[in-house]
Amino acid sequence: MDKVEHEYGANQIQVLEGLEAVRKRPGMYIGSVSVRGLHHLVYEIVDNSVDEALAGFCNSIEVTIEPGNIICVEDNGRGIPVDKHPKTGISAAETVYTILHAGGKFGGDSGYKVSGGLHGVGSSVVNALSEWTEVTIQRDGGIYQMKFERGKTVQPLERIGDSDKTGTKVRFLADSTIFETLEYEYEVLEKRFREMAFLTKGLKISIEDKRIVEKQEGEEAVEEEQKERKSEFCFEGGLNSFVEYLNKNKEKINEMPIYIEKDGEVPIEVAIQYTTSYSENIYTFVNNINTIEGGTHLEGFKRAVTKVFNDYARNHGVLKEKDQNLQGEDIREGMTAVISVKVKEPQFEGQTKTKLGNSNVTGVVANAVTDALSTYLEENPNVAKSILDKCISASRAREAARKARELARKKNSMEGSTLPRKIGRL
Ligand code: 28G
Repeated sequence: MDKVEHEYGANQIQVLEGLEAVRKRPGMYIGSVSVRGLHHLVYEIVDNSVDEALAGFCNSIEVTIEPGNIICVEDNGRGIPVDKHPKTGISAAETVYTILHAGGKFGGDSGYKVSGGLHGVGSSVVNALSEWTEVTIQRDGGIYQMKFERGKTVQPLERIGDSDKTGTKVRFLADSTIFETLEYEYEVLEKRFREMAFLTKGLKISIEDKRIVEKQEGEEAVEEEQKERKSEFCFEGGLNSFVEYLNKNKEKINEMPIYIEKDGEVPIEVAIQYTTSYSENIYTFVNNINTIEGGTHLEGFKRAVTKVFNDYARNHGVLKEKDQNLQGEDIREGMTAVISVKVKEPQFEGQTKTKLGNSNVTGVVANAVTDALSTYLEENPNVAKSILDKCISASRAREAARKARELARKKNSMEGSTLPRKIGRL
């Protein structure tokens, strides 16, 4: 499709345009053409499988880096619909891969714009930026396949066999004329898929590296060596497994993470585990995207945690009337937490567009965390006491540090600062 078409649906407006736009300005769609952008291609495809999992129809995703940096992703979902559009005669599957959906709602049946990529534009973008793409679908008793080159259909969807299974398999080779490098970094992909598996409990995601490493030996002898690596992630514990993983080498205060889950307009899931360490470790996600700059969900969480612990401390005589409230930072010392929310139309702000802006989320998270955490503390007084002991020693340490700093400043000002004079002499 070369010209821009405007299709107005009943309740959503989508601007559909050709894939040439993507090839002209790839950075607009995947952020960059560096190795980061290259990895985005994989995330975009895997996100479609994750969507199918969130819709409840897929529990396994297999990712393979094949020799020559070909990526293969296979899921056991329903398979992309293969039916032909009555007017155009083009299959639904081909439409998904050849038409850029630059706007409107996305995210399969889950209704959320679930995207590891910052831009969430999916399969057609990957197709546009690949030298070739091959899609194989098992569905309706058949095996169907279609092929593309740089976004152009070279083999429309055809039935190539029978099958009683369902699922989608996508193989693609990123376009070397667009990307600076085609060398995927196994560790980067592995980390992302581990994270995605934590965020979607019960979903199995595997990654395998089948690339052939060429080993130079002397002048003529070139030995080919296969360095196989494979990881498989599946966590029945979801976010609980995530915080346990983050704390694996630390001494725990609460062995069982505090787990909070609430469905509703803004579904939220939180896991908290305290350790004896002095650092604060909070990871936040919106629609499976790591919001490294935080935002309204994090604000709601912090607000609730500060209030709940202070209220508990007052009600149980840990803080006396004359005592000052505990500060948020003291309460978060030694805390490891993961917060995951699903937001229908997320607004991302900040330098790297990884800060959630939707203001209604603050209250939703604060309410859910307040209810669940106060109940937890009442039911687990020993854990409550251990955490509060730690908060109070953090508070004392902070107070002592402040006093020491003040004293040092006072001493300095009485002796007179030597710095300006020295600088003056230079
Ligand atoms: C292996 C690599 C990437 C996918 C599906 C399944 C469906 C689907 C995908 O539908 C069109 C738009 C919204 C319904 C949906 C199948 C409903 C019924 C699907 C993938 C139609 C797309 N049956 N699995 N797309 N939707 N896996 N994996 O891409 O309204 S994409």
